[in-house]
Amino acid sequence: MHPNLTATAGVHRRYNPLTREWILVSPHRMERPWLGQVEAVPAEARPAYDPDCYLCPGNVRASSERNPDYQETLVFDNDFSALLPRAEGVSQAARMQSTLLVHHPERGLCRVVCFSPRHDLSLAELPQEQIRQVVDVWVQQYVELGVLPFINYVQVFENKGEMMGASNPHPHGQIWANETVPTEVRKEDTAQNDYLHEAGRCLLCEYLALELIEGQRVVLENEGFLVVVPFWATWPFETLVLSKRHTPSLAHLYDSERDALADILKRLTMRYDNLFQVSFPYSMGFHQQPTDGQRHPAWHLHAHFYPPLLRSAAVRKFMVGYEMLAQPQRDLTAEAAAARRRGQE
Ligand code: H2U
Ligand code: ZN
Repeated sequence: MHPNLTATAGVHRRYNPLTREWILVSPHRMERPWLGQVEAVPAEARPAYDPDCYLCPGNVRASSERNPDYQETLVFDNDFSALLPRAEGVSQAARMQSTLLVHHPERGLCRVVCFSPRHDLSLAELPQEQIRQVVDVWVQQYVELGVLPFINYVQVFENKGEMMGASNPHPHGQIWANETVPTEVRKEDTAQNDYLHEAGRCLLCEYLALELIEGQRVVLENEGFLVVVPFWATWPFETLVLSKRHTPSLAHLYDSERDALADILKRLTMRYDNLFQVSFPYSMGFHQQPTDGQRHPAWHLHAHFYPPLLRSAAVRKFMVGYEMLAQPQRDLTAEAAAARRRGQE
């Protein structure tokens, strides 16, 4: 165990057992003079309904389709889907030309999920019952898409805020479902499978138990979920939402656990907003077992929140030169970030 990994610890590397990658931590750089500066950014006032928003009820989308007058949530096929259910054929011959130039057709579906008809509210501002509706939609979509014969993985995610490339402030997320297990998920799949075979236990169950004992990276907790700044976090205020029970997917959650997830998501996103007094941008998403019809006993449901902000609403962390070319690096330790997050209500 690491009893003293505080802001004063020396330069060190940390291992991410889920991806099997390393990150560099340089806590001494936190002593630089600009530390602690927080500029509040005035919240832009948004109307509850925006006639120009393609996600608001009753409005027309790029496809010329009109959104229904929905009251809770809305799911539709993305009008600019990156994946299509019918793949254009790539001939076997073209594929075999060289082992250096390999391509495969890929099939899939992309959907957009509106979390609420209200244009002006974020996940953090929605009532918990409404977030619970969103959880139910995610479950439904995971099941509905997962049973399709050409879908073997369902990625549920949200890009929030302009900084993360969200096209519209209306609360919404996306679902991309495809034939092959994507790169990041594949890494976690391999790591979890190997850990189960080698240690005889679930990687994330073990990690959860360690975090509950150590406590210093815990941000939030309820009866169903634990939120930590993971030991191996790369983004300054990154968090990992862990199901307390070993369960492979959203579809396996009990009713009470769906409520617990809605509660933890509300509290977590509220705390993000309070950290720098801004509607906090992030990309978040769930990682769950592939939908290939196989058993995946090693898979443990979790969500990652990757927020870009570093010191204030306006100062973001860039993953640039060294990160792009060598490995991720951070100054603030995961423990210091968790302590700051715990201080927020
Ligand atoms: P993002 O804000 O995370 O980009 O998600 C919005 C999605 O909505 C985006 O993928 C789609 C875009 O393709 N979209 C439609 O499906 N219909 C539209 O009328 C505009 C945007
Ligand atoms: Zn809207």
